[in-house]
Amino acid sequence: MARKNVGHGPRTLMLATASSLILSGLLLAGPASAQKAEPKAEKASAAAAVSWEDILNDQNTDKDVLMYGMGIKAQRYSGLDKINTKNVSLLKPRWSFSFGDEKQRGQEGQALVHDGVIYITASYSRIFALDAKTGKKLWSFSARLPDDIRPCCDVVSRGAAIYNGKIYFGALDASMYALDAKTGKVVWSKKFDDHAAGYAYTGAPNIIKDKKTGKVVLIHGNSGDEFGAQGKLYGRDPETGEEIWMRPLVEGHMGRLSGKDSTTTGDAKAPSWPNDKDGKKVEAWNHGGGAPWQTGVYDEKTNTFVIGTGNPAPWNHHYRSGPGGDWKPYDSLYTSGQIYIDPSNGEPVGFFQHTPNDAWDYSGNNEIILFDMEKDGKIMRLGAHADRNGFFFLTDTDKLAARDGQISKQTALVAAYPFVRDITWATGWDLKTGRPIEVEGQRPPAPEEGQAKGKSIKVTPNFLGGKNWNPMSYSQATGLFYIPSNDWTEDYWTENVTYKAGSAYLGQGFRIQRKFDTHVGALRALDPKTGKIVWEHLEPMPLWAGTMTTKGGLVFTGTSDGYVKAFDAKNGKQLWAFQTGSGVVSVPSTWEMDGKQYIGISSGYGGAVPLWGGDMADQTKLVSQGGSFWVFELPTDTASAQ
Ligand SMILES: [Ca+2]
Ligand SMILES: [Ca+2]
Repeated sequence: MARKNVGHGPRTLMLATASSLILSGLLLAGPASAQKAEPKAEKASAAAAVSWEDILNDQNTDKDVLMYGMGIKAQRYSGLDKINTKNVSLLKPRWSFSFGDEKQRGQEGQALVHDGVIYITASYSRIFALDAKTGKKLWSFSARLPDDIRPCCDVVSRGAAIYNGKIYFGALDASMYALDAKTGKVVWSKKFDDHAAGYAYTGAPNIIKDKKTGKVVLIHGNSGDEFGAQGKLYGRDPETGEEIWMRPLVEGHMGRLSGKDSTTTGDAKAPSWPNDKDGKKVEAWNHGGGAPWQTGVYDEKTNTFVIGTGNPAPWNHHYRSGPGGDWKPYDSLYTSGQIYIDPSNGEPVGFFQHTPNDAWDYSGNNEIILFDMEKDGKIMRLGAHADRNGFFFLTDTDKLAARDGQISKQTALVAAYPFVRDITWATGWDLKTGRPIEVEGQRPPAPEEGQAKGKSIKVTPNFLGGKNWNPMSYSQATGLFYIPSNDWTEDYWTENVTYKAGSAYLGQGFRIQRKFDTHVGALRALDPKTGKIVWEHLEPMPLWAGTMTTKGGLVFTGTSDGYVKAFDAKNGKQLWAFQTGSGVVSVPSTWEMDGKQYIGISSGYGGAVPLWGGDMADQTKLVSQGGSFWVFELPTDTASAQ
């Protein structure tokens, strides 16, 4: 499939400002939608309820997909090989389902599959249960959204969780829902924060079983760092929705356990945040950011929950630095890193920061994949994370999970490899200290006295990142990671900002720009033993879909110009592409049914790029909106010939 020519004409500048952010938030909200659970059209199969053991074993069962991440380690690797490098070129649609309504925009969900039913979330906090054979709708549910929701980066939903006859998913107004898996009726719902102040939820929640108490816990976070949200992680009883614990992710903020104050997160004095002239913490600390808006992963061996934390708020790091802009002693803990949590009580036990005192909105939210790797003759248990800051991190899971009284564990760093071209903010990482080697002049300078804006600098990667939320995958067959990355840059400058609830709290302006004429997106296969990029496949538009890899030797992903594609996992050769009619910014999954393997993926363009992407937003104006779920199969005669 030939790539489209990349345009070189003059581009309109798109300056994102605080006011345009708020405007887009209001426009995105649209009319309030009616909350409804449509009656199921036909009798669903007598589905056995999903147990914790089923979830724990998800990686090894081909007939279902019970977790975001397709397995307990979130590797997005399937042991299915009926569709493989030899026959994938014959793949064709079996059916397609339209999410319908006037609501379109970004479809970023990953499907769950259980007992012949597909559960897929869609834009504007909707979820659909579909017959996996025919695509016929069994039920749908649309959360009632107030008209003043403030999602920073489109009205997306990335997925759901399934457990014990219920489906769990979060809504854009900072609510969590439990629905009856058979009927879509609401079992419980919890509103956990103030949407008008910028709190929202877009991720897929986790279900884990705490080994200590033997209780199953529903874990979810929030989003809203761009509005100065306080990042918080919640543990709930999945049967009732009652909160078990709440853990704030800003150092010195107070947590909750069983409805009462528990402990502060780290040091109560919060030394990683400066004090003001009056001796109190700086204003930024009260808001802080650090929102865990993606999905975490559970390390069963150590009974520890791991999740990425968002950027500190505001973006402008001068508000989080000492006198004269002295940022070095102030890391803005526990933002822009990965935090390890004891699921019994929500206590933090370990933290590795990807970007100390983050001045670029790199955030640390991207997924963490757990895997084993032989290093110096021994098997290490590692977490892999490709950050928006352009580095691929390997961290020592056992060190980070150790209950040793230390939370900050920068020395758990095993390796940090660049996975995009020409990173400008750091030259690499000091493996002894576990800290970045920063480049002087890459932190946007404060405005001069009497000026509203600081001097503009150029930074790579830009804040949308070397890789954003869209998850990478790890192949147990090749030992490689498949990273949906982007090469792009930005002009970046500081602005003065004051906190106002519900208003953007950035203190920074930007213009995202193309870096290379050849491409923006780059699907890259990275060898975790060496950091070497084994192959790359370039795309003209930003990559905003996740990847999945299979025992059949394939990597699947989608492109912003509408294709679902399959590549040879060994060499990156494109083996199949199908045009879905809108941009693909979702996450593929695969399962077996009646002896055949299926691939499922949503189509529907949106996400952060068309809202924030500057030159790239202009480029993507050509892409039609949409909202559909596609299922692909091999022709029957081909499948039976396997
Ligand atoms: Ca499974
Ligand atoms: Ca952010």
